[in-house]
Amino acid sequence: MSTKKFRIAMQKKGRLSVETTELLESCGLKINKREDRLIAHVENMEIDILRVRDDDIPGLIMDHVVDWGVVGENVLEETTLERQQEGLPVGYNLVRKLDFGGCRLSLAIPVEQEWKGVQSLEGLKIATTYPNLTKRYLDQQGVNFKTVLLTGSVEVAPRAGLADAICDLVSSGATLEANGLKEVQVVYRSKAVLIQRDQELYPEKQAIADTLIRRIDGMIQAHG
Ligand code: PRT
Ligand code: ZN
Repeated sequence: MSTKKFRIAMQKKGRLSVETTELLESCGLKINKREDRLIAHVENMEIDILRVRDDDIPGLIMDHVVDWGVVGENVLEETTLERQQEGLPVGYNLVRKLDFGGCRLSLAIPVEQEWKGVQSLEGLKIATTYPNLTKRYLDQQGVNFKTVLLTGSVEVAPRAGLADAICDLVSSGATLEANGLKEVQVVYRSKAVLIQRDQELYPEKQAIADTLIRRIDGMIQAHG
């Protein structure tokens, strides 16, 4: 029976977790939130919530481990490109674009440097957590560069002498400014999205999905 439970993957802790919880709760889910549990049970519906790192969510959907997931388009697209190279399945269905988690993946360079366009990055080192999105953009621009892969502290890389430029997520721009960097080119714009695995759902699960989508659409309409 447990495999028939509708499973939703969400970020355990981070920038998407509060608003994702709010979204699910305003759909009527009573989530039993006991700290540090991977799986949180929903008390009033046949749903389990998997609380994981955001980076794991696209793979859980594409490997058909969960039915729904809430994740940033940046992570979804980066994972898609990575899995395509590895020959892994990349299927998913977009259920709805959500109204939170907005940010942009941007190229940034030290403030004191004059920006002469993306061509000026030719042959340079660029630090990023998003090597595939960065490469796709710069390939389109015909720019060759060297990737410096960092999963954190990307913004300190130029000052530390690890890279000439960075390609990182920006929302207010305060982090760039605090690190003596300036945003010079947007590479990818992102928001949170609700995605579904790309197989037909059991009828029981489809009924749950339909109910939740109706409630989400009701909220989207109510908030304009
Ligand atoms: O632990 P886990 O892997 O789950 O979390 P995480 O640390 O990888 O992700 P988290 O919680 O930081 O971000 C989750 C998602 O939120 C991202 O994938 C984006 O889709 C979205 N998001 C929205 C952001 C930002 N805004 C954002 N500003 N993600 C990260 N940032 C970081 C950015 O990397 C930089 O360090 O915030 C800093 C810049 O912010 P500003 O406001 O100073 O420009
Ligand atoms: Zn992450």
